[in-house]
Amino acid sequence: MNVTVTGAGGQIGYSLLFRIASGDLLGPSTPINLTLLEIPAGRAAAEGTVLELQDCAFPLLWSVTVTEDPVRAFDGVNIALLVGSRPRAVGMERVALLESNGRIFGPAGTALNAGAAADVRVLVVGNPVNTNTLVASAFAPDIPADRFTAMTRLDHNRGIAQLASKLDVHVAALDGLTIWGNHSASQYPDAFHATAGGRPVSELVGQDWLAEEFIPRVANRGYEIIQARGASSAASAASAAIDHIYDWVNGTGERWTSAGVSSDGSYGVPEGLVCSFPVRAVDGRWQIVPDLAINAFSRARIDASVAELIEEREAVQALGLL
Ligand code: NAX
Repeated sequence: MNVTVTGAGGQIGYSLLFRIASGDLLGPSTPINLTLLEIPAGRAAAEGTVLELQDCAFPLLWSVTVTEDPVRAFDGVNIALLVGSRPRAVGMERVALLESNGRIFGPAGTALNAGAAADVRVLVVGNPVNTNTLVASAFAPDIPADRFTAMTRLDHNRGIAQLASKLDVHVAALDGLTIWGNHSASQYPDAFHATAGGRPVSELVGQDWLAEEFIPRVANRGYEIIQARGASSAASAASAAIDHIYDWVNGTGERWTSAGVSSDGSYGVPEGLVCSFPVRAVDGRWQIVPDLAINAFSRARIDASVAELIEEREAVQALGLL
């Protein structure tokens, strides 16, 4: 399988590449050709990481290539992990951030359209992740929109960990959590359908704890990590990317997870918006979990996050990126 990682010289890349090469992404019997796309500023770091990848002597790693050319990077790619993006500088307007990332994710979409394998799966990690995904997909008209996904699995995993800790249960006992909306502070971690060992979480923890502690804790966890570590989440983000692709390829069974996917209009989310939903992976495709009852508390929070996604879409439309 041909796996391409953009922003490979960055801190998420440094955690991600070794997990991919060791077989965590595609299983222990799938050999991998790895291609690392960087810009000149990140190239040396990526090349240094290649030396370490060689020193691991991973049996599954057949080749590693570093390039600054998106067309070369995405030629024949089966799995594309779009991590590299322009970070938000202090005082930078949101529209400026969307514009500079449009200049990255537009050309990435064009290059994917030109050369990706027919079965390509794209996971966007670089922020603002939902709208970057929308832009990349718009520049790749020959690739079905359902092949472009945005990572909200880290938020999902954070939510599972918080519930497991609160209830003193194993993480595997939890199911039915959903991250709705944007991967931003407006996201809505929804535990109203979650169960712990089959018992409804909302009855076990109470709505006050969910509203006052759980939701803000999960939504602001990225900030908490920066405060504690002096740098943004990296290994946990890489781990979530591995989980997302692994589940996409291998299926989730009856359990569900969260991912940013192109809306089909479900739950009142405008069609085509890249929004985080409850999803199952079935036969290699993400399916939005249908027919969940949405209470008034949840409706208001989903609508607020979707409104932010609509604003972002309008901003990139105004910039001529869609
Ligand atoms: P770093 O700044 O450490 O690394 C980014 C790398 O991308 C750099 O090496 C840079 O040279 C490279 N890059 C920039 N423009 C590029 C381009 N056009 N083509 C290829 N490479 C390019 O950031 P890191 O901590 O690794 O985070 C990467 C992205 O993930 C950021 O946008 C970050 O906000 C986002 N995150 C997303 C998360 C999610 O849950 N979706 C969580 C973690 C993280 O915050």
